[in-house]
Amino acid sequence: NVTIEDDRTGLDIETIRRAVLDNLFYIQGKFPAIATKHDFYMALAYTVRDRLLQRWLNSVQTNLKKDVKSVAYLSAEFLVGPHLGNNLINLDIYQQVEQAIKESGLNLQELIDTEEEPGLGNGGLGRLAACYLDSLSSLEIPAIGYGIRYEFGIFDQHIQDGWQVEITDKWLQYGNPWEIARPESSVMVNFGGRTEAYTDDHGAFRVRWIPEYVVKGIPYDTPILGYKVNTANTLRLWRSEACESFNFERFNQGDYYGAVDSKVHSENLCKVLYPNDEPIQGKELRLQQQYFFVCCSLQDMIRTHLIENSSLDNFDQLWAIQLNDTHPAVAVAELMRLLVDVHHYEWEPAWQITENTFGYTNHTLLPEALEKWPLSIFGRLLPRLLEIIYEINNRFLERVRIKFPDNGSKMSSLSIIDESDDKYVRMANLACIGSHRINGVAQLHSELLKETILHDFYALFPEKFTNVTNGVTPRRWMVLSNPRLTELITQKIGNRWINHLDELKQLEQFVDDASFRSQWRQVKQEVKQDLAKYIEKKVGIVVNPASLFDVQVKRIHEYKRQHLNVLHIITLYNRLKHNPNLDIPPRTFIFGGKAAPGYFMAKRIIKLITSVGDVINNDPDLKDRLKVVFLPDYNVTLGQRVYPAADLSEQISTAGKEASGTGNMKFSLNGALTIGTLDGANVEIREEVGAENFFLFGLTTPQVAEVKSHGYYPRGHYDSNEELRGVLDLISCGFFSRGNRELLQPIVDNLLYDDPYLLLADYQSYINSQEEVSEAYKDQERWSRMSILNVARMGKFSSDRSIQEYCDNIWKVQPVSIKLQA
Ligand code: 26R
Repeated sequence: NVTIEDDRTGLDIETIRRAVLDNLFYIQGKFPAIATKHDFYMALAYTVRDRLLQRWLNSVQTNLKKDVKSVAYLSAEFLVGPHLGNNLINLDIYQQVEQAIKESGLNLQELIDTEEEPGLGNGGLGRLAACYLDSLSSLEIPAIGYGIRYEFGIFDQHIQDGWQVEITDKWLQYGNPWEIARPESSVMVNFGGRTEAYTDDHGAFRVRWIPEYVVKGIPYDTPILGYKVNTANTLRLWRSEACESFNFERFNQGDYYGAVDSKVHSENLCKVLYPNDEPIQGKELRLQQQYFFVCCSLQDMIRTHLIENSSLDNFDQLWAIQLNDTHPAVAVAELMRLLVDVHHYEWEPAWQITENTFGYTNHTLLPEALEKWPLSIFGRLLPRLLEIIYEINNRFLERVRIKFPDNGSKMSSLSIIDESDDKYVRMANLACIGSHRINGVAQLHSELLKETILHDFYALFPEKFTNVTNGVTPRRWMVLSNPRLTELITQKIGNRWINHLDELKQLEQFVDDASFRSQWRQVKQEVKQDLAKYIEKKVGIVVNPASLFDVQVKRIHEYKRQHLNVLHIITLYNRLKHNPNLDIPPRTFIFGGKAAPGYFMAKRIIKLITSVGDVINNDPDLKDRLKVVFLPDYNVTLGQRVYPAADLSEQISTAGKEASGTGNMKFSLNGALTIGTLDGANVEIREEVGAENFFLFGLTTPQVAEVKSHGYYPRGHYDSNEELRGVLDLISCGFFSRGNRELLQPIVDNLLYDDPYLLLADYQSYINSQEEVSEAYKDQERWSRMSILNVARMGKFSSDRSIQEYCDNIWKVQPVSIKLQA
């Protein structure tokens, strides 16, 4: 006999089976006989959510009551990926559920595959935020993620005639069982209008903001359960709505459409994620999004804080707020506004609280990616915040003047206001001034920050600067995505490594065990067969699972140099055409990634890859020795299929350009070897796995600077390198574009006459390194050793380690264990 409570919390197979049928009937309104796969997915999702709720509510309750510090992670993006499988892992009920679903005549994997992933991010930065939420919960740190509930996430990518086509991502269309709306916690957000000085009842001088319009923010909460712990933190995403559904004045005047207008306007605010990984100058809606979620989140923290505290004096002792890049940096000014205008703090104590509370993580060195807002737009949309920013800036520059007297160039580079030609608000400057810690995301990146874009801030406050190298969660990126390798590893060393990744070290003792190496290869082989099937189904290309799977998946960007990879492919093609007896292992080149819709060169690079693929894949002379696959719609779900199947990981950005990379870690963790430059976290990966287990090539960061300083002449490489010339000429003559010489010429011209990312300078070194890869792959025993050692030495790159560093050095927060009570 099963009680109602058991049905919602019980973990044995029979209870779970019964609960799924119950939810199918009472939530989806279906009998099994007429239910679709999606109905069953929903029923199972609700069954799993039921089992999360007690942990979740207990966690929220405990954090509210206890006077312990919480982390608020502010991010415009959270690329969490599908929830179902991950929750099964973290609840530790995967096996029971698999069995229960089987007994209902269904297949768990198929239901897991039915979930539409929430694509609320562009790439690295959004996915990092998601890994960090997983680790925060797994380490039992009280935390909340704040962001935007975009109605349309990152676009779906279709490939038509070899080109990228963008389709809107309607991730919410069939409902989202993982979120709970909390309309009772809605908050109001001001926009536009003007400010007004007044004297309050006590004779104090104050400012109030009289907005032009007000938008309502409604929170939607998703539980983020830790691995085998009771801690379930919250991801709180804000949706915007009009404050009043109708503008009654206009409605009464008979202007029905005009009245609905403001509703439409407010709801547009969080409609869509900007799909760029570089700022598009002056998109007002983007600034509205940023202020909207920041304002909602800070009000929410303050409301929560005042439940158990009588004032905000200790706000900085109970909250650590992390700014995920500059997208939420307006929070520095907004917290000042809330403290000074609303809670009537004096400036200085308010500033102490603010600076103690914030930390700022920088994710890019590309100068064109630094956010700045035209003063005119900023002032019109957020008049009070601009005043506050001026006040912050004036007081700050006063301190600078004392430290560096008569140094006008320092003053102008440090100022929040850029006065170079037009006036701008520089968000990185605001973030640096308002935070007590500033960090980069890999050792090299953190050093370069101090030397380049944040040099003057470093000179001013060196004590603020630190590094936290990125990490990835082994739960999603190994246990969930690679069950076969998880099983093999666990057989050998137990399962403690799943939340103590350093324990993978123990695998080193098996590297000389031939039967273990053969099992290792067997696992990789089976995973590659799965991917081969997927490739055939998706794009109709038959690939050889025994070939070397050479993979580059990431956003398409010139600095990431997918086209350098293509130059290598064409080089091999030419070699094989001229010498069919050449002894090189067969390779399958797999690409995936989205291009920003307005990024001309990135879209051409996709066309280059697909065009080269069309020719090579169908050339009978090659006898299937080379295949080129572009997998459409690269996202978290597809990443989970691809990383485990890779033999070779392409991390080939121009040195100094990739802040860290996190895909590099996912590949290595799954036993792929890396070919890479000394860029981002590649440097540290190579340090950990050993130079002999890493294929290094290319100029170093100082060498890149050196080459550029002497007037780089890419054409020289074309003139002097015959093989490179053959490759570029083959593209130019229309060989890959059915005789059309215009199609791919922009790429060739860019390389010959500009080549800002030094592909031609690194070409030969890359080709040489690829030859070493081929040699190593021919010796499968050697390759297996290298692969095992890569995995064994990945301990450092767990996001658990990264989060522990943030906790110790930046946030000063402690774990709280959650006791379960009803
Ligand atoms: C301004 C806005 C349109 C925007 C700019 C840039 C939106 C998104 C981005 C993407 C950037 C900040 C990003 O994703 N950076 C990546 O962060 C990863 C996590 O730290 C790094 O691993 C990766 O190297 C870096 O490119």
